[in-house]
Amino acid sequence: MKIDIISAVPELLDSPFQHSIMKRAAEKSLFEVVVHDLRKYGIGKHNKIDDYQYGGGAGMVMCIEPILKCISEISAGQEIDEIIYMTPDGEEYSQKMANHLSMKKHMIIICGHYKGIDERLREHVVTKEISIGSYVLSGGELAAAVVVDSIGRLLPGVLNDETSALFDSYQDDMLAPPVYTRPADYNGWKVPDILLSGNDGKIEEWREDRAYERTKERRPNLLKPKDE
Ligand code: 6GU
Repeated sequence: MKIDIISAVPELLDSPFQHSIMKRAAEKSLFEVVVHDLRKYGIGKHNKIDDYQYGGGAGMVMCIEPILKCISEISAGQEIDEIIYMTPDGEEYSQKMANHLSMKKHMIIICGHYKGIDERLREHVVTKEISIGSYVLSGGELAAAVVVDSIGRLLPGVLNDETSALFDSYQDDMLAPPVYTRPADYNGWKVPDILLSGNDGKIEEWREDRAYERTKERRPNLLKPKDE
């Protein structure tokens, strides 16, 4: 999979994909993330990428032309599956969307800044709009990093048995159960006996019960029947 990210502040994305699981994915050539500096596609000698909004009002709007120039350079001779715009008013991101996007081959992500991008890009160019939650970030970069990370770890071959995504929180609309490691007794803080019992059936049952309990308490909406 390849993901091209278009950003006015590319420095914000310098390192998130160069460590741990994302680093391994890149080394195995399963995943390529390229960040493009929008400023390089700016208009005129000042490389302008934004302008005042029509109708007046505070805040700049990102111009059509630099973004289109960058997109056409990226997509020259290539098939693009999705052009995603990161914006607080997009569709709320979920594990389900991550699963869906992890099946694509080549995506472009546009990071919004200031008042966002010219509406005509959203109308004619963007194919999907994503928000990572109901709060406002100063730009789409950190949100894009969240999306890219959550997709990258789902690609076949990226995770091993130990880090398997199958048992993630949310993967079955269920949070993950609590986990423990050595020592079994830390100054009186004890690991539940059942986990030391060696009884795999009982342990599995215990984990399912704790996962259900935790989900009911913390994310009851995940347990509600879905109308789709
Ligand atoms: Cl995608 N962008 C910005 N700027 N803020 C956000 C967001 C995105 N998702 C939640 N808040």
